[in-house]
Amino acid sequence: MSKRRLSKQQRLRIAENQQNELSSADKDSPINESDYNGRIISHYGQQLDVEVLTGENSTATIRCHQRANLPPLVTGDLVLWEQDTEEAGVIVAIAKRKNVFARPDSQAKLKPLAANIDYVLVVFAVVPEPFLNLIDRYLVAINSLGLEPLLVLNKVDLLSTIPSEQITNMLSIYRGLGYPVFEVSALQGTGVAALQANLRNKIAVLVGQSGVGKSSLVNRLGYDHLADVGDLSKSKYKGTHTTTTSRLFHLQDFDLIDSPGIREFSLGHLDADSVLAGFLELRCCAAECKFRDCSHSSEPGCAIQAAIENGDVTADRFESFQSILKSME
Ligand SMILES: Nc1nc2c(ncn2[C@@H]2O[C@H](COP(=O)(O)OP(=O)(O)O)[C@@H](O)[C@H]2O)c(=O)[nH]1
Ligand SMILES: [Mg+2]
Ligand SMILES: [Zn+2]
Repeated sequence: MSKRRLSKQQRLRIAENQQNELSSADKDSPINESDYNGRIISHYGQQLDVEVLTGENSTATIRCHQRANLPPLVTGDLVLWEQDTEEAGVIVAIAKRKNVFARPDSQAKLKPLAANIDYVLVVFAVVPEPFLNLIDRYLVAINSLGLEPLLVLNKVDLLSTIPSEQITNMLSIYRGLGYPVFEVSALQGTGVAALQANLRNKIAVLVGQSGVGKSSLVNRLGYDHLADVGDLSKSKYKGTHTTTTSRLFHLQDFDLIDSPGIREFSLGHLDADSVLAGFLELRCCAAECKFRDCSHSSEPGCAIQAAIENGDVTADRFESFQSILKSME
């Protein structure tokens, strides 16, 4: 690979960009993608895999480290890098992020998982048993980050082997709320074409519990063995943690970012209003309650209770909402 050095002009522009980033004065100005020559594909501790976006080695991957003044980088970040040693590069700047999917760590601090994405695919499965509340937590987080969700039920080939009433009910709740819902089998390929058609020219991150088949979906959509698949049978239906870091895969005409599974999804970084905002059918109702500080339990004139009674709000979703609020107390 030829030595790559940045011109003085490029350096000045970088410094300026980083300054803007910090002051966030030009928040709405678009990212000029051509100012950047790499995209983060994955990371391993201090090392990052960067896809080369320009020049004769375009599409190759180069192992890089990053300058200490940069924030932690994530998969999907656009960066400016230069050759450091024969084998490795150094990242000297990061583009302003269009958006980021993040989850709170144990200290309720947001930890970014992927940047610059179009969709979050919330993957759940027939097995392990899906829970409305976990999906709702994802939906609240996705809403608070200004991102768009697609719901994907995987392993529909197993539907005939279990009582599926609860799953059918869940799907109809989310469809009723207007969320796009896909029913697929990564194993057999059922329903995969419809999902694929919706992903054309997009970058999507897959999230969801370990063992639901995120990595299997990447492989199915990529017609190849790309991502590591865990052996569910060895871990009593809990799934194994074979995917340990987010990784971006280029598929036919879209990109997928596979992410490690997480068992719980805390919303400790949000306040009650942000949780409410993530429940589409509750947030409009709540404004109509007679009392502004209505707890929506037994007060007179509660619009949410009225909506549950007339069937506009399902009891399942309301319970889920309350359980999230309770977990945040
Ligand atoms: N029956 C069935 N099993 C699947 C399907 N998709 C994935 N699996 C299995 O579920 C297990 C977990 O899959 P994996 O892709 O590693 O899940 P991840 O942890 O979400 O990435 C593996 O044993 C897969 O073979 C499916 O559509 N049907
Ligand atoms: Mg995986
Ligand atoms: Zn109320």
